[in-house]
Amino acid sequence: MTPYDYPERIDSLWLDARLATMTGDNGCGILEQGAVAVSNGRIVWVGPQDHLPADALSSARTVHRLEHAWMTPGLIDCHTHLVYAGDRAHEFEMRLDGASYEEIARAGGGIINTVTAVRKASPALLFDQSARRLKAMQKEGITAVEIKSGYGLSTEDELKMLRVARQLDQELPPSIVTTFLGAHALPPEYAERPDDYIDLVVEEMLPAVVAEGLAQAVDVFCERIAFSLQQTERVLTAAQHHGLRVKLHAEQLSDSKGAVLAARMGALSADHLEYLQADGAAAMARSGAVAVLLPGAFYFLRETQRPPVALLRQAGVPMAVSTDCNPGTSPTTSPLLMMNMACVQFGLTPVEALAGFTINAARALGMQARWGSLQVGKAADFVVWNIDQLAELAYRMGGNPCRLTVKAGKVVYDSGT
Ligand code: DI6
Ligand code: FE
Repeated sequence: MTPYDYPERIDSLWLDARLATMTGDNGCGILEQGAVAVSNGRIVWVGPQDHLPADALSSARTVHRLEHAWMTPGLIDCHTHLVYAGDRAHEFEMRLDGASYEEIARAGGGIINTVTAVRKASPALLFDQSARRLKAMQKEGITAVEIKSGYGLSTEDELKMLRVARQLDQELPPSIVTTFLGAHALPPEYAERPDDYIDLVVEEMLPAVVAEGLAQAVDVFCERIAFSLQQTERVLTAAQHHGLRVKLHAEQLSDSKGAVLAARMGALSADHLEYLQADGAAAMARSGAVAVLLPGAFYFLRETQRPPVALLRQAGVPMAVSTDCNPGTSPTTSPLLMMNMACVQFGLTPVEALAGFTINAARALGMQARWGSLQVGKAADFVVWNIDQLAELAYRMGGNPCRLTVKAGKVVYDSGT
């Protein structure tokens, strides 16, 4: 299926695998008896095992025989707020008692509670708490994670969060892609002065983030409890002046027309989208923006409005699925549980859910040239699963059949099973 232009030295050869390559326009590109060759952290050959060049076996330093286990690309979590301190279990109890997320936010709780915890936390504490979450993800096959700032809401604290995210990238195996989300909530010192806060985001925070090279993209929470369409556009325009990609939290709690704006600005993705209407879906289809679905937040908030999956499918908008890992609306580190929820709650097929954590998640990060499928030239990031059928990934509801997580050709997690 691919040209075998592999180098003399193959670092590892993976044989007898059932491959879900996630290539092709539709479906998951299954090869029942597949082989993958890795050199220098990249895939140098992938295809049906009986097409493997004769000398591959002899030139491989290590050979892994997978006895027909399934292998997929490494999972990519393309929307998280993984760097934070503390928890919001108390707000969970308040909501179980009848308070709504919006009520708690308007009363000064919600995101601002976590802002207080993050501002107090030392970088070392923030790192330790966040590293635990990242390690948990890695045990479920995650090899790349997007992490947003947005719980600092001052220049120093936003930089602190992004530096911690970069430190995670350096010290733990998963790759980290960072997004500046200074416009996540209005900090208390700017109460009633949202435009002044947007000035700060645009004139001080963003240039500081860019000067340190701390973010690849910029996101805004465009919502009636957060920032208006106009304020959102200001931030995204400034981001583009600095050469950064843009994305948006859009239509999570109401139809604010964020997706239309995201599409107009060539955003990588618009995320959440429970209240998306036909105009937004059509605009996203035209622009090529990815729809990032976050079923954990939908579930945890007991939302009843579902994102218009049939509309997105019909319009040909690629759908990604993500954990949204955050202390307020989706305190989870489980991509597999999110796949289950995307199927049960939103009506995705298990194959769509898997594409949502692989190839379409890579697209949502602008990283599809490097990640998201088993193809020659891409990173040798993959997962070996203890399952008989691919649909089991979405089926197990809290189970974890991950056998091995492989990052750049190296086993970084081995379940021992
Ligand atoms: N939407 C969300 O679901 C998270 N942020 C956002 O803009 C929630 C963040 C939180 O409540 O801490
Ligand atoms: Fe989010």
